[in-house]
Parts: sequence; structure tokens; C-alpha cells
Amino acid sequence: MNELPRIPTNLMTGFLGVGKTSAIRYLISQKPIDERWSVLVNEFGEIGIDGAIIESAGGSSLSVTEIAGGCFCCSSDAPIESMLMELIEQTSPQRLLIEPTGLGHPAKILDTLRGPRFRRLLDLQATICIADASDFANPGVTNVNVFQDQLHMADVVVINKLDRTPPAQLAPFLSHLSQLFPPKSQILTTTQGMLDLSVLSTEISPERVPLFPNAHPIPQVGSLQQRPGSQPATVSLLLPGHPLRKASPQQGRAACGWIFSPLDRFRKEPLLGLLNGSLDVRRLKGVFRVGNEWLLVNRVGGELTCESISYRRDSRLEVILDQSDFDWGDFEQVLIGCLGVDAQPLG
Ligand SMILES: Nc1nc2c(ncn2[C@@H]2O[C@H](COP(=O)(O)OP(=O)(O)O)[C@@H](O)[C@H]2O)c(=O)[nH]1
Ligand SMILES: [Mg+2]
Repeated sequence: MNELPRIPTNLMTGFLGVGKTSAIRYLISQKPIDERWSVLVNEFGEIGIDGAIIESAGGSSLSVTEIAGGCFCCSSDAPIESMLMELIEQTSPQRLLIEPTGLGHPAKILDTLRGPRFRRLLDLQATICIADASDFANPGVTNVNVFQDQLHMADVVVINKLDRTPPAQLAPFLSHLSQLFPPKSQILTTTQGMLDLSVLSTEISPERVPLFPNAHPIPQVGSLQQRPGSQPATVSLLLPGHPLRKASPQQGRAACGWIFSPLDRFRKEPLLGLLNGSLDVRRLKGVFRVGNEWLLVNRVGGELTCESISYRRDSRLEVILDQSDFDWGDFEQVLIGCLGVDAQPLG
């Protein structure tokens, strides 16, 4: 009996906000036009956003499946197995890319992909860890076991955000990476996740084992899961001005997400003022209907970026803080206060 060719598959790991989604979008921009790719993306919070961002980068031969609501790597419900199988059956991809959350432990996902259910279906290729040298310079991040294992389990490490990496931060990180065992197949530097497609088929080492296999506590898995090839979770019954809020603390960090009615429009200035405000943000991302346009807002630490996006469904926001407790009520009131339409100049 002829076996179907196994699907070339890559895991794109990396800590919060390092540029995983940017790298996937850039890889998709080089996708041969007649090749079918699928992307499985897992979000730290309950409100999926990356799926929409990635989907807006591709055409009809791209299918994006999002699992929101915590890390699939350690979920007791193991939705990754059933969703991955469904995705393979429904989309028959010729390449599969998987983006776990920035807090995801790669070992458990790799075990699943190499396990009995998937090893005849998937051709597991390079695990690519995107990294930010400023995280390596931050003991609050380097002490996180998941961060260390993301680097340790990778075949390729890509130091992204070179545009804002001082040489004094780059050199010690490169030196650390070059001393890891087994040696990395490639250590690359780039900006905006710009990677050549050839990186996906880099040679891999079967010897890599985790340093901290049990590093990850078991979080809850939320209900806003998405089916293969479907749209990101939408809540059609939301009333304008009354967003759905889902708080979902992650490994000792306060985190919360909101979905607004598609009819809600934001005023740009107060919205960006709030999102760029004094909150102790580790990671923030959102898509917003602002006047007649749609904006993608990203913040990592204190750095906020904003760009137009072709996503057009509803406004949604996800925030994760560098502190364990936060009362989201006041923040939500200010967020709702940003709704409205900017006054048009007279005349
Ligand atoms: N300065 C700078 N920002 C970048 C670079 N690559 C990505 N970003 C920004 O970093 C933020 C997080 O990127 P994203 O790809 O969503 O990271 P992810 O959370 O790892 O998926 C976004 O605002 C990106 O625009 C880069 O090379 N330099
Ligand atoms: Mg992402």
C-alpha cells in the first residue's frame, strides 16, 4: 500500500513577543503559490489574535487554526492532538508550521509530534527558536525554565530585533548559544523575523532533550477554541460598548483579554494612550476598529507598534503583565471610554 508523503512540520518557539508571528508571516510571504500550508497557533490568553494576523498574510492556500486559552503543551485535555488530526484531515497541508505560546514548553509538543499518533503523518523538521538578546540580558526571563528549554531544544536559534540590539547585548548571547550542547545546526540574526525558507529544512539533531521537562504548571484550557480553517472566535451576540472579558492568569502573571462587538469603533488617540500607558506590560496585542480603518497594536515591554491590518471581524485585546495581581475593572472602564468616533474637522 502506498503511504501518503509525511507533512514537513516545523515548531517555531520563542519567549513572549520575540517575533514568532512576524517570522511566520515572512515565511508565508515566500510560500510557493500552489503549495498548501497550514499554521497551528496557540495563544497565551483566551482571546485569539495571532491567527487573525497570520491569516491576513496569506491567500486561499493558507489555513490557520488557533487554539486560545492557555498552552496546549501541557493541557490535561490535550486538545492539540485532536485539533491537529482534524487540521491534517481537513486541510491536507503540504507544510505545517506550529507557533506555541511564548510560555509554552517545547518538549511536550515535540513528544506529541514524534509520538505514535503523528510520526507516520508528520516529517518533523527543524525546531526554530526566535529569541531577543534583551531577554537573555534580563535575569527575570533567563531564570524561567521554559525560556532555557526553548533555546536548548532548538535546532536553529534566530536572534531577532537586531535593529535594537546593542553589540554589548549580542556578543554574550552569541557566545552562550555557541557553547550549548548538542551544538545548534544554525545560529542566525535578523530583524522583523526575516528568514529564508531554507531555514525550515535545516538539519536536525535527535539528541536534544529538555533540561526542565516538568517546568510547566498545568493551566486551564479555555472555551474559545477554533476549528481548522474556521474564523477566529467571534461572539456574535455582544452588545456595542459591552465587551466580553476573559481573565486568564499565566504562570504567576496577570493576563486578560477582551472581545468587542464588531460595531464598536475606537478613538485612536485615547486608545493608543491607554495601551502605551504605565501598565507593567510584558506583552500586549490587539486588533481594533478605529474610525474606518483596522489597526494591529503590539507592545512588548515598553515598546508599542501600530500598523494597518486587513482583519475585519471584531476588536479584541490581550494583555499579559509582569505582575501577579491586577484589578482589570478600572482598565476596562478606560478602555470602554475610548469608544466613539473622532470628531471630524469642520469645513
Ligand atoms: N524593533 C523590532 N521589532 C520587531 C522585530 N520583529 C518583530 N518586532 C515587533 O515585536 C512585536 C512582537 O512581534 P510578534 O511577531 O507578534 O511576536 P510573538 O509574540 O513572538 O509572535 C511586534 O510589535 C513586532 O512588530 C524586529 O526585528 N525589530
Ligand atoms: Mg505570536
